[in-house]
Amino acid sequence: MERTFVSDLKAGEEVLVKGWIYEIRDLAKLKFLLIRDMTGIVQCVVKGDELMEKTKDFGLEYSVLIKGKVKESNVKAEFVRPDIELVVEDIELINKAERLPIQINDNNVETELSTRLDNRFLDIRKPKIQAIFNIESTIMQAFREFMVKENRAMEAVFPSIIGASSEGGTELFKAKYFDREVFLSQSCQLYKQMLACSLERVFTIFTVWRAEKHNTIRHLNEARQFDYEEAFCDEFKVMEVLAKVVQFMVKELLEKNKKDLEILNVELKVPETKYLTFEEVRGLMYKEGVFCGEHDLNTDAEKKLGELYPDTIVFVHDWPIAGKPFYIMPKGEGLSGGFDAIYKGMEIASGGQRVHIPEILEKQLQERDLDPKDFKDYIDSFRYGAPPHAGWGMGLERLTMLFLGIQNIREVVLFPRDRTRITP
Ligand code: AMO
Repeated sequence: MERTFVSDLKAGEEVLVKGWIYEIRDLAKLKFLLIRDMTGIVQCVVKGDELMEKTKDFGLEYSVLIKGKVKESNVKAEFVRPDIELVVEDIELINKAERLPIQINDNNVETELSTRLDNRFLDIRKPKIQAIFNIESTIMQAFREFMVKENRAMEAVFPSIIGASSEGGTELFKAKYFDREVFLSQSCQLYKQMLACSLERVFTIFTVWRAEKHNTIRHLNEARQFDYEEAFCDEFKVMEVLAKVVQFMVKELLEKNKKDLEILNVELKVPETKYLTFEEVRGLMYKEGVFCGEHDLNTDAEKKLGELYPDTIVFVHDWPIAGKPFYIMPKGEGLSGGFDAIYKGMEIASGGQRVHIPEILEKQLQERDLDPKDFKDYIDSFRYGAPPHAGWGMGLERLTMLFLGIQNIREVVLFPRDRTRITP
């Protein structure tokens, strides 16, 4: 007999179900087992001396196999299928569980985050936590689907070991590579640009490492970025692509993750867009009495933008060149083709028009005390008909936490890496 998932169970069917024991309700002559698989939880009714005897030592999170008949019902328990139950005809133990270090079946018990993360492999069995990662999975799929089907882009993969910094020298993790010193990648910036100058539209989901010392609720030392790069265009074209991809993600979530959004009590709206120059934002912040930052937006300014423009992706463009990396195109008058995207009060992405002219690149590297020799291959790649190009990087975890209104970024990472945590 083939296995049926909980979400597919229909009244009247004889089925085989596999899963974990989420909860046991023992009523002496009768027992209810709530069985959880990856699609949901079903109430199973155990009756009769033989089955009662067989299950008498079963504990929470044991994995089991159940044969039985589905019948209509009216079950009232959080996260459990309300419309049916499974009358057990036979049950087999697959594997036992040891005493649980965290409680899985009561979502109202507040276990400290660090304890939960120490036991993340169990923590993810909670319906509320599983919902977060179901949603993150859809976000990643939606990114790929949009890029391939709606935007004619190709997916690429890039090296994680690099020889020189792409995002500023202070945030690098050093590693030993035979007898050389190398770094873990801070971004795939240089590679995606080289690719776009030959293959036009490229995207990836890339892991980045940032040796930032501050332990905040919005920074990780290992994070994932959605990266996009397009040739023959400027920053405004790729801002439009970013807006469309985020809007597509939200539409997909509303369609595919209804149950997960309900479990998390999240109401999500397809975001609108707003375009402001950096100077306009400075003016706005002055009026609001918020200190903004001269070359960069500080967190207060980002928060204020979130308040002023709720459910909106605010593109702040014409950014001062002094606040952008060497690969961003200067525009004159101290401005650049760089931008940040702010959503729900936080930076979700930054990007811009790139420098595709070797002489300007060399100058900008020198101005930032970087040695053009360390970037020779990258600079040389623009000597063969490199077109104007632009792109962006958007944080997967930032986006997920903001979609879901989650405060601490660690909640949306399966196995977070921060300053103190490298296990599990
Ligand atoms: P940037 O460094 O701004 O730009 O990163 C882009 C986006 O990635 C996310 N992000 C992070 N999320 C959590 N923890 C971190 N430590 C972290 N660092 C970055 C943020 C951020 O907006 N190469 C450029 C992008 C480009 O121009 O294409 C870059 O990496 O959401």
